[in-house]
Amino acid sequence: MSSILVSQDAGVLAITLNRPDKLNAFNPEMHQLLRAALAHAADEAAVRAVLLTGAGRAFSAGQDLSEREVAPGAAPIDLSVSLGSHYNPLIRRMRELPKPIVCAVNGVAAGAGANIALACDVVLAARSASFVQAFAKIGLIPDSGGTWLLPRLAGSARAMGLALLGDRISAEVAEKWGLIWKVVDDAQLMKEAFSISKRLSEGPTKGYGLLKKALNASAGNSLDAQLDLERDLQREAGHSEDYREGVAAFLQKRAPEFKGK
Ligand code: T3D
Repeated sequence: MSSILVSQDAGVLAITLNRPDKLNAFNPEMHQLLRAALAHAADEAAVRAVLLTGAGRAFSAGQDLSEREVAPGAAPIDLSVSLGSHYNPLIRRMRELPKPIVCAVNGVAAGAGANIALACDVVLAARSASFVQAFAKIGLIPDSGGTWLLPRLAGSARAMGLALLGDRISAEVAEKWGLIWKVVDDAQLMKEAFSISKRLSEGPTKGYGLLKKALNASAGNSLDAQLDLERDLQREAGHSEDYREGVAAFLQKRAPEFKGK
């Protein structure tokens, strides 16, 4: 059984984390297949949005801890190797993908699983889903961008509480704290996530890529630098075919037909 399922429907590439008996915990094979699926999403012009979800009752429990047991007296595992070769490139790839990524958090999202979900562009969660910064419970720090994302999304007080206490929070609290876009009834989750993904896949893909770049850069930029970046990216957006089509459609009072170019 493959640990990642990939399917394409119209312009949406759906990726399902598929180790349900392990709560979709990450192992090297899963990293490698996810990397390949995201590379396909980046390279294939027909893919204009990605939808990420999990199989079974979890989104993902983060790193597969059954691969991390160390015998007494044995040398510790160097976790920087795992972060450097798997988790960090994954988060960079997701944030730099010039196409929107929608996440449908179908169940518990823990450890790196939580932060991978939060690194997506539009995050929907089933009402029964939950989020756990499980790291401190095993002596680790939040990774996969958690120490960067959490204070920016939820503020430093909540970020610190989430990281230190490692308590499970409900999807509703995650929504209230600004960690995610919205909570959806369980039965509606995939329908709604697909509908948003499809809508995005019919949008101005080039412009979406540029707006991701601008918003992702903003956290490290001064207003001055950000204004310069907006000027440069808007020049690029203004040269796109979709901008031309968007203006024409507006003036002709019709729906635009974006080609993603
Ligand atoms: O190592 C590196 O490469 C560095 C990078 C690290 C990134 C990380 O993600 S570190 C954090 C790793 N994840 C965790 O610490 C989460 C551990 N899991 C949990 O806290 C809980 O299982 C959950 C909150 C996710 C769900 O709780 P619950 O009560 O719904 O389920 P459960 O009974 O705890 O788990 C069900 C089964 O899944 C159970 O196995 P069993 O008893 O049925 O055979 C459990 O051991 C297994 N499981 C859950 N999480 C993991 C896991 N197996 C391996 N790895 C896991 N992460």
